[in-house]
Amino acid sequence: KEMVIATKNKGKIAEFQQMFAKAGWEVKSLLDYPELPDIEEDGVTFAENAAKKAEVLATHLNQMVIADDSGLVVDALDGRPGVYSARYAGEDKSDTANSEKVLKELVDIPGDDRTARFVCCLAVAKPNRETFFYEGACEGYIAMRATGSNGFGYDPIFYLPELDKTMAQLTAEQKNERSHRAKALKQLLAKKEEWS
Ligand code: ITT
Ligand code: NA
Repeated sequence: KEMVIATKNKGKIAEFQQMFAKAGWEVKSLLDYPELPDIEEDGVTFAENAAKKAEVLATHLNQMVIADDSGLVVDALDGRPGVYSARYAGEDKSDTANSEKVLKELVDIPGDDRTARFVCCLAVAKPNRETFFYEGACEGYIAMRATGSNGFGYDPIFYLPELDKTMAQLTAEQKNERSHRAKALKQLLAKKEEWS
């Protein structure tokens, strides 16, 4: 059994591989289809971008495809970086540069006001059929500095008070128990009759 995820993000691919392995499913990604042109993410919501990525690949492969559009929503920044999370510091800038930009923008914001959440929207698309959406969120705070080296993206600056650790200090297993992506995937699997 195989699940195709319309993503090029190696961090996401690793997490989906870990989470789907439990169900005995193999994961394929856009890295397995290098012939596909880049999909421009011009949506203003996570759902719009997820739908576009899933629908383009589903049409190309003529099969069911899942896409993940996700990001970091910071309350003190009016929800930024949000849908711009992947390119917040500019096109082709590193995860570290994105995190540093957020830390810099929050330099005068005290701990209690640094509330944030990771959001994940999964879209399930099949050729010639309506697309279904499943969402998950993970609440936390933006740390004062980056800590930890696991995970990817903004994980080193995302602090979880209940564990007194950043997301980048968690093992893959711990992240997959509580992450926005894990919660969205749980919703998706619970609604299998809807999309299968
Ligand atoms: P694809 O579009 O190919 O899936 P992408 O990295 O461009 O890859 P998005 O457009 O959904 O994906 O942007 C999501 C960004 O949000 C991602 O690059 C990270 O910076 C951040 N992000 C998403 N999930 C995260 C997580 O679990 N931990 C840390 N940062 C995350
Ligand atoms: Na993207």
